[in-house]
Amino acid sequence: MTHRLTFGRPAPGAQRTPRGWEWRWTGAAVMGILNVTPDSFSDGGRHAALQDALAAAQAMREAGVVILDIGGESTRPGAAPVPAHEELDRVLPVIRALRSADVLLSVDTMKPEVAAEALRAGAHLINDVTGLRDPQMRRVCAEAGAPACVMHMQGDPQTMQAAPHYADVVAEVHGYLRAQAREALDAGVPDVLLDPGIGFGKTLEHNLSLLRALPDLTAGPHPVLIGASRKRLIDFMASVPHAADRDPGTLALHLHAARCGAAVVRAHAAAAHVQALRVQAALGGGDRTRPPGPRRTLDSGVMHHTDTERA
Ligand code: 9MG
Repeated sequence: MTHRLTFGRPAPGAQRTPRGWEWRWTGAAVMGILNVTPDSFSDGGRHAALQDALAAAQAMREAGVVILDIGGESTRPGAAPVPAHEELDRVLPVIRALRSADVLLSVDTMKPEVAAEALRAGAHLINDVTGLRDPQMRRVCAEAGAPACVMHMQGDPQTMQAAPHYADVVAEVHGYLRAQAREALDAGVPDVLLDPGIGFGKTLEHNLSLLRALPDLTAGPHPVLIGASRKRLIDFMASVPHAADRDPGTLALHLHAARCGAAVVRAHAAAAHVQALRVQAALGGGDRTRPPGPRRTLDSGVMHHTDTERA
């Protein structure tokens, strides 16, 4: 399956079209998680943390990751909010250091003021787990010509896992995503990715219902992002209490999502994802609508657009 994401200004790998700059890819692209929160990297101070983050980014780039998602505030259940200036102090040095790297820079933030500064510093898209509910966030993305990932979350990160409740989780989440996409596009945001928000105000049953209904969401007009990396549902399904041990389960879930048409998978173990998705694509399993073809069909988001070695 081929996907498209339109930018209002130039972005790495995007081609100029009458509608803007279009980034096209086949199969699922990997969005590598680059958290720059104090618990993510070395405790040797800001400089050491920046060097660690850049080394991690470089390793992901070399592995073929095409999008990096830079986050300066944790969205884990119960995580404490971080002031905007602190979040900016964490993400801006990373964006500035990577802006001329040939990779799409996404910024994971809920704050319009952080998004605005990040986009000015060279980021290309915004990953907003609050689904662009804030009209100011829509304005910021529209003015910067930046597409956004619109995610569904019931409640907020502090309370979302207390007692998630839906009458019909699939209808409510898909309806919400369609409505938020319309609001964003009407406000001038050039394009959106949609994300059902696995683990954000959902029980295991809610998550499973959404994952089973993924083909319905991916049949729609917008590319779909799935992020299940190291989340609790992997523990519920496979008894893996420690988050750091959940990469194999994550990978299985994300390969399933890719087969169901997901355009992007967001992962910690990004290099392993690139490798596994390439194998899946080579076997013809990344796209059920097309039989296994010659190797040139592998020029997907899974591998970088300039990677001609396997063409
Ligand atoms: C920041 N973040 C954590 N989990 C996520 C998910 O599932 N999707 C998106 N878009 N962002 C996430």
